[in-house]
Amino acid sequence: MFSLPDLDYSYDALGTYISKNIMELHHSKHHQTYVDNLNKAVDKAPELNGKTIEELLADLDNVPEEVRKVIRNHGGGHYNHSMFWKFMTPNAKNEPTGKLADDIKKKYSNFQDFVDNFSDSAVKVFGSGWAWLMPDLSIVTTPNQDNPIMEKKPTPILGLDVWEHAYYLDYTYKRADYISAWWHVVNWDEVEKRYINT
Ligand code: MN3
Repeated sequence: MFSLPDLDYSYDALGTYISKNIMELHHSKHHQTYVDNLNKAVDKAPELNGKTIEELLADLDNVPEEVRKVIRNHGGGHYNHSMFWKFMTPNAKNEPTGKLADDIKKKYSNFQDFVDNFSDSAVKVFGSGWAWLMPDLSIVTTPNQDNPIMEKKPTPILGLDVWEHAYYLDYTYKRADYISAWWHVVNWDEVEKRYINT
């Protein structure tokens, strides 16, 4: 059985950048729904019992066809959001440090250039989806609740949810404003840890 992970901070911790209202609905309703529907799908396919969420998503071809779409969408939703909560913190530093900072500056001309590139990719996701930073510091996007691991790519080290449910209550249609605010709460310590370990 998969379960909803606790947040490392309170619903109101991200202040004006992402409101308590959004955080509470996003975590306790949206993410919970992904978990519930994932569990129902796994119940229908007992051969999947005991597999981790990464194992399921990285090998969707071997998930029985009758539950494959639900596991892709809701398992992807569970996996992506479980990471997304970790990618944010109320105690954010403004920029990465150490090897990650150095390597971002090698790949992009400076940190702001990286931020602009990532933001641009996230703004341009058509409809619902995610923008990701990969371990090679490339930026990719996926539709819906897809994740690069479904395409046999590595686990991303940072990701941004650009579904309307992630920002509409605070920013209405202004996705770019949400993205600008989100940079203030990015948990660079977490991203650095994932970068060093991949
Ligand atoms: Mn979401």
